[in-house]
Amino acid sequence: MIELYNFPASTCSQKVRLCLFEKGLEFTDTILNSAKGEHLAPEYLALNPNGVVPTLVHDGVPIIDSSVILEYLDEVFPEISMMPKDPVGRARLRKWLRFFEEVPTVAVRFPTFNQALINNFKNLSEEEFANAADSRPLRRDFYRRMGLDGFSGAEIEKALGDIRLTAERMEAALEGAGPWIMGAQFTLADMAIAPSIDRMEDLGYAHLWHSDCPNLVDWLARMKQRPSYDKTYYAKTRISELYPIK
Ligand SMILES: N[C@@H](CCC(=O)N[C@@H](CS)C(=O)NCC(=O)O)C(=O)O
Repeated sequence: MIELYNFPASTCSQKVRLCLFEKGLEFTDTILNSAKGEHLAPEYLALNPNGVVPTLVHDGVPIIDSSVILEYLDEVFPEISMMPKDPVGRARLRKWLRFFEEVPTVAVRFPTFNQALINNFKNLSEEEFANAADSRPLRRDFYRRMGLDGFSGAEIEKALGDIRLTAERMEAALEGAGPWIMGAQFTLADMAIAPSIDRMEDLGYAHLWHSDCPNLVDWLARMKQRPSYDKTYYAKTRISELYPIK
């Protein structure tokens, strides 16, 4: 029995939903309400002390961290394998996963919060906002830096630069190869990055790659054609459907 605790519009949750649908696995979709702080409630922190989504609970055992969950699912349900078989291929896949976690996954948060999620906090006093920040085990500093005024132009520029770097790396990998990031095999790397690229497109930043990364444009179009994509992006899972995007 598989249960996924997640937010509809969270990119890390979308990674895992893509993988579950790709593998054709049945799961209980437990949607937490972020506005109500359900991911910070003691019952959830007992599963995931980081106070973030997603968490996968498999036969009663919680597995946390979206890239860890992807590898776990591939190990436990290897029938449709999404990792290379050889150690070098697996190392290359993990290199992509670590890069995606360290660079684009972090970067997308900055425009996401400035253009949309900050609105969830606009009615709070400074003190209430500080308490909201402090209640987040892993995100206290991020929220405090954002404050009620949002991230600075310089922080947004840095984030956009990191997305551009990601686009260039993906373009180089896909150039003369593909159709997927690691070549012929559709892997966890494709699922790990698709939600970040989709998010940036949704926020109005496709221009970062659209004019000179044709292989990335084609890759995203191919991703969207996979049956798992529409299942993952059901109604109101994109930020633009939930917030007016400036
Ligand atoms: N390393 C974690 C990061 C998960 C994460 O940051 N999740 C965000 C949503 S995409 C979250 O739960 N944020 C909670 C908050 O901002 O309070 C993973 O990959 O699962």
